[in-house]
Amino acid sequence: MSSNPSAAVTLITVAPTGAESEKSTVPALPVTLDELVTTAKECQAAGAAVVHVHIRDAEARPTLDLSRLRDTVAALREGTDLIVQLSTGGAVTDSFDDRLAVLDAGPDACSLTCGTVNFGDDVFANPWGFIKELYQLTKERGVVPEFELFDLGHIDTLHRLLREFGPPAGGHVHCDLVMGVPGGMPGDARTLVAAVSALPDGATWSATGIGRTSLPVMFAALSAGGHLRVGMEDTTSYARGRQVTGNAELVERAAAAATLAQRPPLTPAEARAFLSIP
Ligand code: KMH
Ligand code: ZN
Repeated sequence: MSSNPSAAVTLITVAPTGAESEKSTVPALPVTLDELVTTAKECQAAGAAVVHVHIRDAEARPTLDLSRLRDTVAALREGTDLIVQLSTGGAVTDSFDDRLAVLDAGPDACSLTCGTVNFGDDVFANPWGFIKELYQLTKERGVVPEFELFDLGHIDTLHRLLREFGPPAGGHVHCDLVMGVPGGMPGDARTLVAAVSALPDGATWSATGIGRTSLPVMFAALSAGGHLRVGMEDTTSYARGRQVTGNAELVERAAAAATLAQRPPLTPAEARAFLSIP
């Protein structure tokens, strides 16, 4: 088993926006560059070390517009110390070419999903040909990938990727279990343990639970030695009947739980060393 139950610290990633929620129904969702940088600063102060970024256009629709992505990377670097991880998943409607071009924005890190998954009524497409092209591009550009695993079969593809193309930029494998997506693996403790047991030796991992699986997955991850991803990409309700007021309160809750578990949050500088990001 590749988990590290004795990890003394916790990496907290915030995923503040995502591509699925609408500003009109979730007013606290950060969709402008100012809103994103403001929430990122608050989340860093609350204990986040990585920001997983999706951006929106002037109408608050998901976009992979390259000049906006470049401005976003620059603004986050200017305003925070956070590791900037751009999403290469985008929205389910984004083309493979646009998703590959995300690396042209020069982030520190990027997400790399290891397989196709049903995504509610949609399909989040990640065929092998796309995965290996994106992986090779991350290596060429020195962008550190985080392997997004929505289902157990994705772990098999991760092993294949490492076997055929070698270790990622930086040499360290860090995964993120994205649990509870309708169509993906369920967000519960026994599935988390099964997934963690199958990870490559030496890999570290975070976990996030979508919607109401957010808290069970957070506590299961902490107890199994994993790290945490939280944010409004993954859940827009803080408790039953109570909407999230901002990403910072999700990070604050994760940091409090991690501290209670005697595994306080890593600073961004510590997280860079942990993830082998220059
Ligand atoms: N928005 C989802 C379709 C990622 O960021 O890499 C894909 C996603 C994964 O959020
Ligand atoms: Zn994402």
